[in-house]
Amino acid sequence: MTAPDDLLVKAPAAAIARTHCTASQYDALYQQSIDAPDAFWADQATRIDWITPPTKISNWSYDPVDIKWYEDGLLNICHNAVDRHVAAGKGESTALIFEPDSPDGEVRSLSYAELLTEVIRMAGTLKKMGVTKGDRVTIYMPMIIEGAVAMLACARIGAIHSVIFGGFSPDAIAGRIEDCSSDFVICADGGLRGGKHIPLKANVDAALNKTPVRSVLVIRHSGADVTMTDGRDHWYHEVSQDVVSECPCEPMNAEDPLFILYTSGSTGKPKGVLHTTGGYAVWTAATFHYAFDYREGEIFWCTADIGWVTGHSYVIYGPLQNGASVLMFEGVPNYPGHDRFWQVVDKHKVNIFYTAPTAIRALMREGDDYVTRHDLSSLRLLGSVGEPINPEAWRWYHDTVGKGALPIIDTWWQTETGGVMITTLPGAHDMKPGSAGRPFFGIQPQLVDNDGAVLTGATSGNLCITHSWPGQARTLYGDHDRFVQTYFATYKGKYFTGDGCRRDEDGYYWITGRVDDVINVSGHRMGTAEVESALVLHDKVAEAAVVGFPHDIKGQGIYCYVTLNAGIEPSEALEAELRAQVRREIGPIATPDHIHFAPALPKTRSGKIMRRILRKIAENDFGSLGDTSTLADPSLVDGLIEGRKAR
Ligand code: 6R9
Repeated sequence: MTAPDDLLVKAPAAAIARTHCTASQYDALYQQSIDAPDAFWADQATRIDWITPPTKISNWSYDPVDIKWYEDGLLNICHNAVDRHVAAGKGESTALIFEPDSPDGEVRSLSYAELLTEVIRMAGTLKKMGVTKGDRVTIYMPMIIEGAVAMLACARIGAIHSVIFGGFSPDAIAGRIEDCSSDFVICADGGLRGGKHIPLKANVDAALNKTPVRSVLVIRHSGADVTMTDGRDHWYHEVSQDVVSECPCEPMNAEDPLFILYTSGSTGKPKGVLHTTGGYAVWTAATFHYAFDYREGEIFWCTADIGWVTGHSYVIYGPLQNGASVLMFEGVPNYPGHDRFWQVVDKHKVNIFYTAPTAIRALMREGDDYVTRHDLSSLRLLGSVGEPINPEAWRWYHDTVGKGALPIIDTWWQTETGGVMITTLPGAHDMKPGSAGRPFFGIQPQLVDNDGAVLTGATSGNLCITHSWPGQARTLYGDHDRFVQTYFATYKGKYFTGDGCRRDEDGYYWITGRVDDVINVSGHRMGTAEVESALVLHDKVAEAAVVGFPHDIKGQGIYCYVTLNAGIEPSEALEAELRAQVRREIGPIATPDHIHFAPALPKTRSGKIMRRILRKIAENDFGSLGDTSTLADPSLVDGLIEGRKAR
């Protein structure tokens, strides 16, 4: 077999010629960041404005777990993302460009000065509603400018935002509002995705039937009819009328919370990952600068929704702190046609394009013509994030979209890491299709075996990080124990990512996917336990086991084994009910691909479900089931295999 490492793609000459960071500069800076991390991160902290510059740089421990960066510094990230560019005379340059769902819809564009006015208006409105520093504000918005404004307005007044992806269901919203006892919600009347209306306000209403809040601020966007509850719900365009035109940035300690973002774990309910202000600000500013090699005036487009961490760090905080011009797109890649992305690139002359492998695969399937009919000559850098990109999709992205001339950065990172951790830097590094590449400054990856023994050289193992970095999550909101248990208990003294990984001879990292019970569906993390809990809520279901299986477009699909209560027969109607149940509990992104009714699930004699076997069967890999003799009833397996083959 040819080692994939042999397929080296040289950094393009144009990227080398303009880069902020050459190969030798990377080597030197990386070494400094490891040898003298505090000096390195003190220097990086000067990328942003501080009200009081920090004198203490890092103060952290992974056992016990207590992480602080820049702890005596005072700053405001909204000032860094907006005000300071206006103060520096860049008020006229473009901050945000909004491209709507429909190509016929109205494009909106805001300069930094206009963005400042909007943020002040929203911040003032929030204050008027009674929001104060430290309050949790839930944001449930489409990809519109007001989504960005809402996040920045919270940051401005020191409120902690908790953005919930617009595809989540009322039950999921209620759970997240409850978990952080949030009293305020900002939402739009509705959103548009691929011509379909998303009833955002109606979803919020349904959630609030379970979990009341004090106030809801509603932004008019889709024009949908909505119900307004007296005393609780306020139209933004009405209540913002008479707010004062000044609203200074709240001085925040570097370790004051900035946001909570819920993400799926391998067990139980979603985790409220908490990021604080100073470290996250420096980390997103620095990673954006280096990884995207951003230059003033360039148009940057990250297709991620603000409901995910990629949207937080690389639609909002990273690019805006760098004074970039950011495109926000409300729509989807394939509406009204499979060339929508490329049409938008051409229309807005996008220079840097950052998307997910699932979108690349879906568009690749439709053929090259959709790409080649558009002028993509404005592009100079392509990025990928969210899951491993298979070399075939990488090649297509490189050859067809990038015409073989553009660097691709495959950025590995997580909600918990705040920003990019492993990537090649454009112009500094050659690329290997399918490999994320090299650690970012300050990142010390380590591979360990299942017993925690450190593996050196070219090898495969569980990916840990040994030294803290500024953008690291500090805790899970309200549950520090779970934070410790989830990330620092498996391998004591190290941060465990939950990912498997290979390191090659050149020190390039190849992420192989999750090693825990988390699956990655279209770049979205999903805990199999969450889907299982949604299924067993149905009164006809006795037990459920959910596993991932390879899916051509989505990366992984959701395969559910379900056993029914005594006397209940499987039926198509029940299958449809269960699908609807999961959509209702979690949201459409969790819709099962397969529901496999089984008389029983394979268990060990001690009663543990043998997921390894269920995974293999779902993967159609019947030859390597391994030892089934420890099963309480080994004969079950044949029936499950027959059931799989019948699909
Ligand atoms: C940013 C983001 C994190 C998980 C992570 C890993 C997978 C993300 C990847 C990648 C391979 C990449 N992942 N980027 N795997 N190559 N370039 O996606 O955060 O939603 O928290 O997901 O996604 O498995 O552990 P998040």
